[in-house]
Amino acid sequence: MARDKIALIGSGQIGGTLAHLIGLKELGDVVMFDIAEGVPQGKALDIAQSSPVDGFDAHYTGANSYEALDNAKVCIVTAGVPRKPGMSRDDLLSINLKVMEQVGAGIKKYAPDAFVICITNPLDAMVWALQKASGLPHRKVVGMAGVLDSARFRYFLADEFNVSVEDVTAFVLGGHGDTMVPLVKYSTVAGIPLPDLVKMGWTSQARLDEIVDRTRNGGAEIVNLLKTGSAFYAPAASAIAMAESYLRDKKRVLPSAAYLNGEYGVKDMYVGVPVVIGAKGVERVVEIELAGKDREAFDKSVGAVQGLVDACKKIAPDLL
Ligand code: A3D
Repeated sequence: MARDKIALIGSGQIGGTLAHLIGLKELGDVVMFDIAEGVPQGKALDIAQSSPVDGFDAHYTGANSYEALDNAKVCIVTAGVPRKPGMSRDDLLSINLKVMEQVGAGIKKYAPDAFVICITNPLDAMVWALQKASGLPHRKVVGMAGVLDSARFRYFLADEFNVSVEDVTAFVLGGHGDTMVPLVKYSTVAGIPLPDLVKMGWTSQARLDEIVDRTRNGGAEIVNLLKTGSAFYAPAASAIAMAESYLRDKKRVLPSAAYLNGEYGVKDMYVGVPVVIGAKGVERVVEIELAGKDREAFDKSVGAVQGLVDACKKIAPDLL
């Protein structure tokens, strides 16, 4: 059986890490695309040269032309400009919107059957724009943010409790950004919800609040440390989990920026919710009941995403 072709649109920090992980996991052959000449070619060659050492078989190419996307089964989009210190994700909007228009047109022409994972920020608005620009079915275009946000939450919790990250599950809803909604009562250690762990004396409510806060600002914490860019190892690992669930029809339940058409009371918007990802793309949106403070926080987050989408509509009315 021929190997699947995975196209990475954007070959910067995340793109390079994605390419390496795809090889290590033997998920398929890799095409790295970028507007920067030589960068995708150089990274592709470098990673290919690591394959004999690590013992994986994958074909790597680098390209500056969209033709290279031809027949890709998965496209992962990181093209654009990352956040610099002091810059909010929203500042990126107008630059990256133009990039999404170009990328969407390229995918439409050369890889219309692909499963597309968008990572470019501001995520929820960019994945919305990318779907519009590509015209692909909504179930085939998703955004990566929730897997990363919940991974951060899981890591902080595992560290707090001194238990394995494998036994910590976390539930995060809403847009990617400061308004994201980590749902404490659906987050567990080996099935024990966090509020019960507070009662059991494993941690205090105040510590838990601090961890939730740190999770919300997880991206900014790394931007401030790196100074020259944003996180890339964990974002790449998160997108790979989504791609793998699609390629291997694993039907994992993963928090993703998914198109909502009435679910959670939201229409024509991409917002972070748990979804089942399998061979058909987004096969199901998991809709839980939200009430009280959780509903309020979710609505606030949706409002923030709506603001970004409205700004996109103003900048590029012909996208609609
Ligand atoms: P970076 O290393 O700058 O890579 C971006 C690449 O895109 C560069 O190689 C550029 O040359 C390339 N590029 C720019 N314009 C185009 C274009 N028109 N067509 C093709 N390629 C182009 O950034 P990065 O890899 O660190 O981050 C990529 C994106 O992911 C940024 O928008 C980040 O803000 C975003 N990001 C999102 C998350 C989420 O959780 C959603 C986390 C981390 C980063």
